[in-house]
Amino acid sequence: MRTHTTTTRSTTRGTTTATGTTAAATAGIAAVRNLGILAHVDAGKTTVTERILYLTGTTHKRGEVHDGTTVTDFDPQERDRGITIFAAAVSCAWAGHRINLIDTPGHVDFADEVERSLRVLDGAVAVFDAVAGVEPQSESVWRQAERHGVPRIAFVNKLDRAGADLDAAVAAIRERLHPRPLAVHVPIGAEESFTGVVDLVGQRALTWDEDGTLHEGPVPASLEAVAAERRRALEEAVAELHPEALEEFCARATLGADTLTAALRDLTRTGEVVVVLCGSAYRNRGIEPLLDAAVAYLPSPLDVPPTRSADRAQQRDPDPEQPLTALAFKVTSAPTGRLTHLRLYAGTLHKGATVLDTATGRRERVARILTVLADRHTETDTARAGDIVAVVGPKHTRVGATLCDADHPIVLEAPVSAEPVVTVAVEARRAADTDKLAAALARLAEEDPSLRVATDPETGQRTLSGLGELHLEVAVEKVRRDAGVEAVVGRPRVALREALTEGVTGFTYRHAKQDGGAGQFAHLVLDVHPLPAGTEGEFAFTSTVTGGRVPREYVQAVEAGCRDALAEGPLGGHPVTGVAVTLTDGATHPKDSSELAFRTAARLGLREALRASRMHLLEPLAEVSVTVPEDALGTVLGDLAARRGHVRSTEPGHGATARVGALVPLAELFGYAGRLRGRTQGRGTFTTRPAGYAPAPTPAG
Ligand SMILES: Nc1nc2c(ncn2[C@@H]2O[C@H](COP(=O)(O)OP(=O)(O)OP(=O)(O)O)[C@@H](O)[C@H]2O)c(=O)[nH]1
Ligand SMILES: [Mg+2]
Repeated sequence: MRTHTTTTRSTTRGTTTATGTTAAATAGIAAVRNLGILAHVDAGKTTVTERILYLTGTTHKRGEVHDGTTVTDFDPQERDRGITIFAAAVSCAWAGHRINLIDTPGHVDFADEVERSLRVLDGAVAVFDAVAGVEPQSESVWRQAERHGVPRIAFVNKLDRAGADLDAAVAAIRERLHPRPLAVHVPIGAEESFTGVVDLVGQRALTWDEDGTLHEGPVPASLEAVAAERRRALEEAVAELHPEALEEFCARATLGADTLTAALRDLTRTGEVVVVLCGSAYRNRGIEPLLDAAVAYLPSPLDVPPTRSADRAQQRDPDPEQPLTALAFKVTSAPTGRLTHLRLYAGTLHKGATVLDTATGRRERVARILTVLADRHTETDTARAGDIVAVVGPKHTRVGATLCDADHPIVLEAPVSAEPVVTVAVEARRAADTDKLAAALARLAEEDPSLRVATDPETGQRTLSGLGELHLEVAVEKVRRDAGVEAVVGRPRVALREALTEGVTGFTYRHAKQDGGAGQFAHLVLDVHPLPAGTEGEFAFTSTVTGGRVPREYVQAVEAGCRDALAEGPLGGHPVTGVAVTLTDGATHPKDSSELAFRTAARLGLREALRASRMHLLEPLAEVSVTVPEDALGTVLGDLAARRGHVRSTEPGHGATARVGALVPLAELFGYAGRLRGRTQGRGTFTTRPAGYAPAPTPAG
């Protein structure tokens, strides 16, 4: 298969063997790495990605985030704002391996992009800021990766910064993320004079000169003792966990580099350890060893468990000969047309092929297959199991759909999308643009399932909901830039939920309709109660009906009808959460009962049962982490209290700063950025992440 045509510069630096298209093209699936770069906002993900593209010869100059010249932050808004908004996929070649890299956004409002990316990745590089250590969003994305079972290595970046501290970062990883981080580097020099690393596995020094050229040499005398001690500790930690390494360790009282590498690979893939490397992406230091480590330790598509269908009934191996199985994890509109980004799990996709979209049931033609380099593409004729590519052709395929061989249909589990928590009303500035705005918003929501477009039933206004103020602001701006429609945006409101305070037992509902032809009959008895606190999920359904008084297919229809009812609660039409429904009894009619009748009965019955119950409103909470100069701490704490915030921790930060952790209702955080800037003369920063729901204060009256 042809990959992106990368010409390897003859000066390819690094510790590896030659890189290049041919090697990557002929290498099999074992030589593919599908990797994500994950971290808190500003840790340096895009800069790391940029340096990787430069070193692999994919680009010929180093772009900078602050100049708006990076490959992966190619959207105009990303360039203006200096942050990543959309996960961008890039392909490159390193040491005979093909690396498909996804640079993800760190801002919490775009967490859904990270989620969709993690669904299709086999491994990840978690980037940390050597001064800030483990920041809140790093913790969130780490847990996300854990949930997906994606093995990780860590890169502690920004070692050139004043206050950079690798050991402290490793300690923070151990404390907050993983019990066994294993640093394989010792920094050479510190802060301004950070020039390289001692590679503990290879027992050598890697240093970079000012223009970023790598030199390999012996461990400097001043670090020999430290390096020997840390290498020893590394060997012991590995031997303790890895039987083969232990055997060698017992026999020879030491571990060879090859054994160490092989053991670290196994332990990374099982998630038992996290290999920690360090460097300074901005100063071009530490990227070659990071690439080597990604190739050596992180899994190929062959090393991850086979893909299973959502219902667990089918399994596909990463084999080009098996029936085509691919997941659409991203849909974007590009000048070249609508692009559907696919991860192939099995089979081979040929240009011109017709495939089945099992979500829509439609057949879609794949007109072109593209290897993606952020906003540029290279055409290819085939893609195989393990690959990440984009295709042109499918017209109706949505994010999360499975594309497969029509003779061997399969449905893969779709990525789960976060529920929007913030809503604004949007209206076209010019009435004539109303339809254009609606179409543009609909297209956007198709690309980003965490955006929802709806019509407010009371006001008839069009609303846009998303994960935060920035998320919505970016969406509206995108509509303006891409579709040329100016929108007027209302004040943000939080998305409320409804929950039971006290339910009802033995609620009877009879649905009987007789209007000529076949009638509808269903009789139900329901117990409706709040789910116990701490229960996962929003809805639990059980049936205790005995003696076949309600046939099984009707019981399923009742469950579906209950879900319908929970979409709109009695207090204000908000989704209802935390409900346990038990179907305790029921009756059927020999002629007039049907699944439809039972579903309708459950929908109407549960709706009435909720009206008869005591309900309360829930509002979204955010976990806020504020870093402020110490002298502004008092005002900031007072302000958080006025916003109904609960301060949970106050700890000293770096320099004369303090870090405050608080739980604050999201509704109180609108405009907080400006307020914090004002109160701290622009020196305060804050991050938030969703922290579930809590009872909302009852409005007066
Ligand atoms: N001193 C120093 N600054 C760095 C380093 N790496 C990145 N930066 C700077 O840190 C800032 C953020 O870098 P990005 O690469 O955009 O960070 P990111 O993680 O992609 O950020 P988001 O995508 O917005 O989450 C930029 O101004 C970079 O120039 C480094 O090694 N040292
Ligand atoms: Mg970025």
